[in-house]
Amino acid sequence: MAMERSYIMIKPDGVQRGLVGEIISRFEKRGYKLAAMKLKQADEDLLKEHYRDLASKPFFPKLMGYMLSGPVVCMCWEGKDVVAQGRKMLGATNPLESAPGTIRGDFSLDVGRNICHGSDSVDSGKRESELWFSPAEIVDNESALKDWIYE
Ligand code: DAT
Ligand code: MG
Repeated sequence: MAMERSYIMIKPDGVQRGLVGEIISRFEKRGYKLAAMKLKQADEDLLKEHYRDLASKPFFPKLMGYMLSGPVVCMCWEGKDVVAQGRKMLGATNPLESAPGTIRGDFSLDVGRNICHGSDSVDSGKRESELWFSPAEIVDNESALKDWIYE
């Protein structure tokens, strides 16, 4: 199976609100495999690179302030269709448009406090994983549950 990766990040509000376990649990229970994880206080340079496509948006300064306001949990999840499925699990960018049952739809209300990030394409899953993690931090282990999750 081709290995697909998504960079999933719990934003400062998700960490402060005690939602780290809940969010990890949803990805674990779905069957995805954790390949990397750390708690990190991001800096401006890293966030500017991460959100480089949004630099000209009017909300960019507020987004930077939000993302710098506390530590984030950085994760790399692997598995079948994880990028698209991860986006569905997160819900819409604006929590008011997120379906109940999604992470944003269950736990948030404002777009500027939407709890979590998920890569929006397979290319950005790779780019963001490599931006936030060094090669040594991404662990290549085979899950013992593999044959119970994939046919
Ligand atoms: P997503 O995080 O769903 O991929 P995005 O990449 O377009 O959405 O934007 C990144 C973050 O920027 C988003 O999670 C919250 C913030 N943001 C996006 N659109 C916004 C808006 N119209 N007003 C305020 N913040 C916004
Ligand atoms: Mg995005």
